[in-house]
Amino acid sequence: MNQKNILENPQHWMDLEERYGAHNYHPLPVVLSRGEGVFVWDVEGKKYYDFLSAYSACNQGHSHPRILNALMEQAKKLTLTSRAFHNDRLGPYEEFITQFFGYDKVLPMNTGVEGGETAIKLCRKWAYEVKGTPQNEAVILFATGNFWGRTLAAISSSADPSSYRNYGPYMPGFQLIPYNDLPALEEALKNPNVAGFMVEPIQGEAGVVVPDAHYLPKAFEMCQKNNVLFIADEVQTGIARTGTMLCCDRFGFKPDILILGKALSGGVLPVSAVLCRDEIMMTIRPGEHGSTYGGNPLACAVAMEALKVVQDERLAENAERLGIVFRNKMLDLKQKSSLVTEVRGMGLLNAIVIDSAEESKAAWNLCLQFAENGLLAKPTHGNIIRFAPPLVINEKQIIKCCAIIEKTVLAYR
Ligand code: IF1
Repeated sequence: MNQKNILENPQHWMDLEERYGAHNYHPLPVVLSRGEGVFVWDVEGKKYYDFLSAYSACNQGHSHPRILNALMEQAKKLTLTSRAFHNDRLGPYEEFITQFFGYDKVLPMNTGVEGGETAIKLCRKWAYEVKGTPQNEAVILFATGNFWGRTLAAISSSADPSSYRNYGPYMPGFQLIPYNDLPALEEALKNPNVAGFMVEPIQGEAGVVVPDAHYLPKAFEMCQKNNVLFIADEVQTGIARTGTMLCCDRFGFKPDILILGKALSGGVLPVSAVLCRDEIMMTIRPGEHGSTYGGNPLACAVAMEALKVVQDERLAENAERLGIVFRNKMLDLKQKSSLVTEVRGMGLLNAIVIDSAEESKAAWNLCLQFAENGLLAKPTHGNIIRFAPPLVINEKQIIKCCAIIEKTVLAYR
């Protein structure tokens, strides 16, 4: 086989990963080599609509020119100083993002899970130093079905054995309550040592689980009444994904602590952020938290431009409008096929539930067929297929993709 044939052979690349990489994922057998806007191409030159957007990290589309330009211009000047010194990108970014979302301060980190860890540390410190919780007694509530990453704290709050099995002992001071269940929250809040409630406005990994319309605002109100911090994990739902800049915006409240990640950088490098008011943020003093790359000049330049793109291109409005188009098309499909038992989502974070009576692999096999037909999606939790295209998608493209999904589902056997 000549060099060109090898490089265009997906098996060549998959074999390298199999031989030399940890086996901590089970990807679809697709080897991608290029991305632009809503499209990605594999090593054989096949073009796909990307309906995963790297789990909502590419809301602005793959390789957005403005974001790439910000990356390249800054990379030529200064990429990393560490926080041992100041730099001329961090302050302007901090001013921009705190005013963009309406908070006093931001603590810049890198990955979404570091954002979650930072939020929990802030919540505990606030509990001991402001609320007056007895030392080491702070409790943080999480909702069953949550997913906020893979660190030992994150898996300590998980109810999913595939996340926590054989990683014990687990982080103390975490308590699980059912999602979308206000009486359960009310009961848990009777404990005066509860310091915070960390929750995804829509549970992504759990399968795009959308709570009742009154759940989030009522939960926020109950936390306020009990002097408990409402911590919104908007790593996946934020940055316009669900049809508003923040998912919480739709419900008219501002979380006490806001966690952002993924699309904060438009998919070009890991950038996360935790935003809150001074009373909480100032409990962390110099030398008490940080990260080598947190707030690096490159991340600051990229994140500022990535947010401006979301605003300038009105991506939240586009997600809201095309999300309605998409869900209506999927509801039509539900009428035509018994395979589809439920359609749910908000903005352009949607999912269909596949009749599990069919066969456990139906969702996986459907995703293989979607790929054959030029659309990339991946199941979550067995029989749920998440559809989350870049928010730059247009109506013509979304209708074309609904046709691909419908054709594939109706032909499935
Ligand atoms: C993988 C899931 C999605 C997240 C929320 C924090 C984080 C995530 C709501 C942590 C990360 C990613 C992780 C990624 C797959 C993807 C995912 F399926 F794993 F759960 F999106 F639903 N909060 N989610 O969704 O952010 O540290 O990864 O930057 O491959 O593990 P991170």
